[in-house]
Amino acid sequence: MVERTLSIIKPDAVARGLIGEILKRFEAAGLKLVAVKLLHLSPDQARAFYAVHRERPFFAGLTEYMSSGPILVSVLEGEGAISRNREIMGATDPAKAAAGTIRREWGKDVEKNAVHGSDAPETAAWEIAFFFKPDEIHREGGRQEARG
Ligand code: DAT
Ligand code: MG
Repeated sequence: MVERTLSIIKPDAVARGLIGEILKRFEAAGLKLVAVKLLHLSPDQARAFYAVHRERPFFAGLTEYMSSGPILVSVLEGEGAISRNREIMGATDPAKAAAGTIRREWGKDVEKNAVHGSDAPETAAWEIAFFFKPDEIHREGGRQEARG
């Protein structure tokens, strides 16, 4: 099934100049970029995005880190995009991630693990809507008419 998933290239990976390398992995895996934004989240926005983890001991550190610098947020589309993206990202802890995965290659530790990816259809829909309006996402055959 063709799916959409939300991807984030996290602050440390953006700061280290890895946007191009990581986007290349998505495209090589057959995932198409259908929306992209470079953003610097406020601490409140980071807390809202990660609200599902608010009771976890790492919540404060995670949201501080995620608001520490620019991130690249994108919507990836493709066959089984949610699990395909999780596969090429690798396990949450880069030390446990399989060889050749993005986190194994570029993650620093379990917090600064280079990328985020949605984990299920419901979370993907919620996370995509958190960052993008429907008309900011490319649709096959859809073209923005000139305005004004
Ligand atoms: P994932 O990002 O693989 O979906 P998750 O949803 O369990 O993992 O956690 C979200 C993020 O929170 C994760 O990318 C990094 C951070 N995190 C998770 N476990 C952590 C821990 N034990 N210590 C510090 N940060 C952690
Ligand atoms: Mg998660």
